[in-house]
Amino acid sequence: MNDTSFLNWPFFEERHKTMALGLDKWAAQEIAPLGDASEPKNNDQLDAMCADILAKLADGNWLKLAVADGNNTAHDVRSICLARETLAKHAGLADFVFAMQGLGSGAIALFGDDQQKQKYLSDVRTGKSVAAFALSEPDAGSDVAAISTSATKDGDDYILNGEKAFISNGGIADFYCVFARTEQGTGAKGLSAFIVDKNTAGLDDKTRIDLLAPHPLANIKFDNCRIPKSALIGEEGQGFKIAMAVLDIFRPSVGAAALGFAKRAMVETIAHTSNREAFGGVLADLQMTQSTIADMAVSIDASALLIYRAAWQKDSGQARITREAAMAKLFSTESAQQVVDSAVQLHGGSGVVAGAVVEKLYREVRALRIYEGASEVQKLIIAKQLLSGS
Ligand code: COS
Repeated sequence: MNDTSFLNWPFFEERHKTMALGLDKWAAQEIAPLGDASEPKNNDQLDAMCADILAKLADGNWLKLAVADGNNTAHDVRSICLARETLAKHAGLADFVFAMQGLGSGAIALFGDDQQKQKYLSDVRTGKSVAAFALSEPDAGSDVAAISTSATKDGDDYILNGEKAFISNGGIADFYCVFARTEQGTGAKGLSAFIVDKNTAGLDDKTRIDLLAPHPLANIKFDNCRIPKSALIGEEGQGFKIAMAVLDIFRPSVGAAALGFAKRAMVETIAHTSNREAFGGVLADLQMTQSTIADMAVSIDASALLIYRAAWQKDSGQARITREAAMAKLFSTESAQQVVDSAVQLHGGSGVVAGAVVEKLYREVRALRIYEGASEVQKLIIAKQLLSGS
């Protein structure tokens, strides 16, 4: 973390500053080598790396920042965002492992009953259990109300049938938070949320998908998958609102991860342009370089302001931060893509060499404009909120 002056912004309390500086120091020792390591060659290697990172994060006691304890202690969104920004600067995979524990358990922390909280949250907080959020489907990614995976009541159980697509932690999760339709033909109102344990008969999470920047991802099938009524999170029909409430918390943190990538790109760019000789001086002497660096810096600070504004509003007790979260995610992921692209450009040929830091960042930042609601969806949300006077 080079410029830490943002930690003095009024959004933060002293504990945030202490945490962010402590995590940065810890991550420089424990996590940074993973960012420098060559990428996994297959899913076994990838899964082993994720398990290793999870163990380290648990050992450092950092996972508790992503996973609320369920004892009426809310997620601290500023801490989640600061942690993601910091981890993303050191290694994208570490940010991923951290964030997914929170996203995958968010519905239980926010809406679960005492038994569910006791059974799942402490294991996720201590890295003993891996969580996943299973919302998207082959025909329902942006349009959540179109989910067709069904949960049909059968005595005291539900029977799940259907398919989920692009599920992060798919294949390695110990449980999935699954959104399924309990009432046909009722759009958003007919969805419910369930906890489905990995070993449930009829659950198939073996179809893995390889990504531009590797992280565990799979398609999941439910074939007459029987789960007890006790697996229902909240009430029947609350699924859509549960999913949206979880996303409201985690969308600013996607922006924060993008911010971490952008800040790392800036660090690399300043180092490179200050040393790379050109036209009788160094690249950084050239006004066109300075113009690009200035644009990168403005994007970075504007992103940070939107992210920590949204996080601070949630932590200050605002019930919904839907518009602010969407703005933070939209602006930060789009501008981070631009910042990283500029970094690659200023690195010239060395920026596109496989394994170069900025080349990795270029691949890592791309998915963030898509997952947890694509940029186009964030625009819809922002406009809808404004037009409805929210
Ligand atoms: N928190 C609580 N309630 C919410 C909410 C939120 N953030 N957002 C919407 N709701 C409520 C609405 O208030 C509405 O309630 P009422 O019917 O009681 O008025 C209900 O949920 C339906 O909302 P809306 O009419 O906005 O639903 P739409 O089907 O139009 O939603 C979007 C459209 C695009 C906003 C939604 O489907 C979405 O966010 N899609 C992206 C999903 C996503 O992130 N996918 C990636 C998968 S996770 S990697």
